[in-house]
Amino acid sequence: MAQRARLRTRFAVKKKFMAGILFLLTIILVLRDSGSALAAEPVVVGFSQVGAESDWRMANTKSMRETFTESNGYKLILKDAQQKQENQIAAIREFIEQGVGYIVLAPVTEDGWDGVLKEAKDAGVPVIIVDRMIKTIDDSLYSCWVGSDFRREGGVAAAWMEKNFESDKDLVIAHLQGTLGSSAQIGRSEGLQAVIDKNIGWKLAVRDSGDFTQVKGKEVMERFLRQYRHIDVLFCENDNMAFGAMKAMDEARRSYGADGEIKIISFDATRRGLEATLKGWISCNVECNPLHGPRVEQIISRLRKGETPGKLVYVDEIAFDAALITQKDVAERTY
Ligand code: GZL
Repeated sequence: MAQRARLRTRFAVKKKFMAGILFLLTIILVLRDSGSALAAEPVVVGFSQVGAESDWRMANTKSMRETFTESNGYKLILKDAQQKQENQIAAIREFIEQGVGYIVLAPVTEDGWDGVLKEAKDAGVPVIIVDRMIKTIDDSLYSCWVGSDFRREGGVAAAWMEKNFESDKDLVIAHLQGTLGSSAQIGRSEGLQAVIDKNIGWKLAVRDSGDFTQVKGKEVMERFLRQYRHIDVLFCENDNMAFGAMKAMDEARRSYGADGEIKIISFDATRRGLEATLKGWISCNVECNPLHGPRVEQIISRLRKGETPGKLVYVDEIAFDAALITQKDVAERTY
């Protein structure tokens, strides 16, 4: 009997001990989880995006959304400015009010940012510029810039023209520009102007902006086609305007592409743009890389560690010639 009683006591002690251990473990787990939840407050990033005007822009937005996710420890507040600077300025002010950790700005045009970026600086909110550039004499207004070398892009397209057209032969050029005053338009247009100035037979017949959109690209091209019975080259500063221009040429029964009247040069090299290049409709397509999310995230994580990343980060880009492009080039295009 006594032995059985001893056994019962020992069992009861063991049970209590185990219950105690279990309780302790539960407390530790709860504290650890709540601790990690407290410690991992998401980093809030306010992103003022130009708009949704093109395939390129949608890919750029997608890259930012896929990078700045909750699971990566971020909260992204994205504001679409519908290509209006005043909307971007208002968004930046809102971000400051909200106390975001970082502001990312994709500036619609280069001028007019000093005032609002000074407000961000005074509020101690670091600003990262992506894609196009701003014009300022005070580069302390932003921590870093990630984007393309648009003058280089313009130069690559111009070099393709010089390789494929005779310098002294008459060449009638129509120029469909992007959003006037944007770095992409300024750099790409400079590339074309340089080779027009250099090649005696090359004439700029007509120039106007299609604002990087397909709808306006079509409208402007319809006007070009009414004004000029013959055009040799359409220098088009992005794929979406080229898609609009091709619709206008189809409706006006004006041929284009490898065997057509009008050779099209385009920029962005989106998947749809490369499909048109593979078909020979676009003769040369200069890539413009929209996948800035990972690069911006790298900059923010370095800034958070107190490091000073390089001020300017240029993305690598190539160009596609209709005579050389492959199905593989198109298949590999993720946007
Ligand atoms: C280029 C970017 C331009 C694209 C257009 O970096 O700013 O804006 O070329 C887009 O497609 O609308």
